Amino acid sequence: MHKNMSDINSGNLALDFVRVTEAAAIAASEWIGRGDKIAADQAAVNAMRSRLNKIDFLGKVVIGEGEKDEAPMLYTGEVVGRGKAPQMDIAIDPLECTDSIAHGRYNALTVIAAGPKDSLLHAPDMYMTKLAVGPAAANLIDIDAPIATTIRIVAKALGKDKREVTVLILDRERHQKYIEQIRAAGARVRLITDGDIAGAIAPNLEESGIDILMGIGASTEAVLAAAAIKAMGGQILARFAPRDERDQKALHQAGISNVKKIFTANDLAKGEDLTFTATGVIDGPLLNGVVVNGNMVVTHSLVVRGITKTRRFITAEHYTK
Ligand code: VTB
Repeated sequence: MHKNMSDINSGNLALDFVRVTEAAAIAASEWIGRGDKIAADQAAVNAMRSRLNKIDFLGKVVIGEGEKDEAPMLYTGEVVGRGKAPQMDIAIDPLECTDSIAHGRYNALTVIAAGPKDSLLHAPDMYMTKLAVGPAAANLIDIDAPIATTIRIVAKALGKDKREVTVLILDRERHQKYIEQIRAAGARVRLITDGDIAGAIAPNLEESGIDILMGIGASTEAVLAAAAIKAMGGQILARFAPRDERDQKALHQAGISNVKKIFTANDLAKGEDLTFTATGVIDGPLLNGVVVNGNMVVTHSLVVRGITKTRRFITAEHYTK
């Protein structure tokens, strides 16, 4: 009975959402390398909003992008869908890595995570300190442990030498001391310009070559990644990293009284009835990007369903004329 209900809910919608992320990816891909991240983001937002509003459900955006970057957005609190039920929480990043699109770099995605009402963390878009690993080390990590300890534990769990452990981290000045500590601990560093959703999920995919994601990234990306990581057996730990009083106030207003709380994947995205849907815009560790061939556009998507832990890699050919 319970499982059947779930089939009616997010199970079916995940496959509707893939049409939304595909449309947003195709729209954003028009802007690859044109130096205009706002236009790219706007194209993705417009495509997502209009497609979401064709789906028979009542979705509330509980965490979306925009506040931090003041980007064109599907704003937190926005209601989408053309139905009254099922009522769902959605977390959304219409275009993850807008800079990558503007500059034609790598690892851009369009992403939606969804679950029943109140399943996804309602939080302001803000920085969080993150530590993410795959299944082997899922229960072994501590966000406050010294970096060398984390690397030793993950190496042991994976049956690897420390020198074979690869840590992905955003290429930011604020991470300089982490990067030095990772190197001193003997592990390898992979720097990315953007994209810690794919980065946090990557340790769950053996072929990604990534064992750990660490560093400070955005909260929306943490919630989105958590929905996929849970179904893949890994773990993400995250703690808000407010920069100033304004951030503190925003957290307080959102009802997050314990600013020091360490959120697990299950706190970020509660329960099993969750879905994660992403389409690649430009190639990255998770998905290949949009390919345009004359009047055919090819998209690559991933749909993960929490209840069954199914991972669907969907390649779609779209005719544009
Ligand atoms: C990361 C990155 C995103 O925001 O979460 C980052 O993965 C964090 O903020 O792609 P800063 O860019 O300020 O470091 C993004 O870049 C998206 O805005």
